[in-house]
Amino acid sequence: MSAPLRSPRVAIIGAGMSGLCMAITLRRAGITDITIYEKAESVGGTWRDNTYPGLSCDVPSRFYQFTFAPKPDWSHLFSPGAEIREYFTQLAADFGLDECIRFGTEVTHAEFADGRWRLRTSRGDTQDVDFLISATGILHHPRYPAIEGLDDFAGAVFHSARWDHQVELAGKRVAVIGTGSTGAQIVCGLADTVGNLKLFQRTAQWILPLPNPAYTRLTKTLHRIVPGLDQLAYRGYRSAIEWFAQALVKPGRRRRLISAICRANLRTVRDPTLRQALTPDYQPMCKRIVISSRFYRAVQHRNVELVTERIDRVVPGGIVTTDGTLHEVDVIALATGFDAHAFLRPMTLVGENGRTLDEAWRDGPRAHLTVALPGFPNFFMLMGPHSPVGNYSLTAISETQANHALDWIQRWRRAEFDTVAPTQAATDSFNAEMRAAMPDTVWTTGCTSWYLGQDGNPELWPWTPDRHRARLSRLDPAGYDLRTHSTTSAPAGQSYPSPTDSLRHVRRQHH
Ligand code: NA7
Repeated sequence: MSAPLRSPRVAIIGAGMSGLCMAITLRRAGITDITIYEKAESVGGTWRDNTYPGLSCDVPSRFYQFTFAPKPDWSHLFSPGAEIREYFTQLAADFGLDECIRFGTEVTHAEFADGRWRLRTSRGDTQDVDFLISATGILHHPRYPAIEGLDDFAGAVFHSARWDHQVELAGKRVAVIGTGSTGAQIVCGLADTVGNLKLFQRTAQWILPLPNPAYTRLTKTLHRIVPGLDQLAYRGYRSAIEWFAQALVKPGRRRRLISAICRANLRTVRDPTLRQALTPDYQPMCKRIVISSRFYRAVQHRNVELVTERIDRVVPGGIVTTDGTLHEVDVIALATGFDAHAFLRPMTLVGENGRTLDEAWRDGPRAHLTVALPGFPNFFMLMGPHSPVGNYSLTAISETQANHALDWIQRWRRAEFDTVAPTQAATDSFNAEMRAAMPDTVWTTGCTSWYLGQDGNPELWPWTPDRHRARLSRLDPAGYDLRTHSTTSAPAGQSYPSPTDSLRHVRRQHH
């Protein structure tokens, strides 16, 4: 008779899209001792924080859903933010996760000692767990621009991820700073309602004009009643986006085709001066491409003015540009993006031998296969450094990473090891392999973006997302340090990479 499975205690940090994905993946595998720590009062992460007008996802809804939770009645090809938030809220309820989420509780410190993680929270309590999973998101910390006088502005000013719905915008003079996906969506969302809108553009963006049709009632019914249709649609969108992803990571025909579509789209702007002002000086896709069939129309709306002169300062009455013009406005919306490199911050994470995450990442965030860190055993990250987040579905990536973490946890349940962490050598070699592949990617062709780390190199997966899926779907114990506290021998059929390390570690533990 086989031995009963061990029951791990697992902590997940964050109840956003990826934290929910991890919890459900564990639950579906029969693991129930789960605590999700969430510093806010509700689930949804970025979809909870972002509520600005015009918000929608730039990935098709049928591919921005979990494979284990299809939603037949998505309203649009690219559904609005509120609907996506509702999807995640409903998911948490359907899988009974509310009972294991500790809302209003931030993990402030996590330390690995004696084979377990000890967490400390903002409420002052502690918990010991066998596995720690971070699901803290990437686009989480709003980036506020360092513009002189911003605090002295007499009207309302807020970041796009902290939209102040108390502020009435109808008929008002509104400034939007920033022309990424967010700025473009806000312009489309507000052009018809505000008195006038000035869009402050520092860098022009390439726009891919994909339409966003609403799904008909018939389509929704078919998705509900025809078995397999949803899966078919999911796979279809996945293939299409992976086709697109090839253009991101390899020069060639596909990249030229997408560039040609973007350039043709730009030619739809009638006024040559405006067209010139909207023309980027870098290759399409170098920055995350903005997907919108409405942006150029919105920017040509009679209420909308594009300002390309640099911002000099903000004064109580408005924004002064470097040519000395005062642009009088009532409201300033900062669509200035996020600090995408503040993984896990501000909590402190302490791995083996008292080594902190700050020390481990002195030269920038580096992980093994996007999910694990040497010296931080039984710790997995979702959306960690170099995840394939460039114009791809983050729900799909989460599922891949959550399944990978589950695979390790299942081995732990079968008592194949007590702790697992990648070796430094494997992590270094993976990072070197990534660096070598980076020059082929479009992100290195000469632009700045949130994809680039402190050293100017992209912090993205430099291959296609299907390679990420393939690589994470098989566990390769070579490159991992698997240790056991009670015995140094691997179960039959299992060849562990460094039994001597294991032995040494066990000895160290016993003295
Ligand atoms: P992004 O894509 O990082 O865009 C931020 C925008 O804000 C971009 O146009 C920046 O110009 C602009 N920006 C930032 N600071 C300033 C200052 N100081 N002055 C003027 N303009 C500034 O963020 P988003 O929120 O639009 O999108 C983030 C992701 O969310 C998106 O990729 C999707 O995945 C969803 P820059 O280009 O740096 O010159």
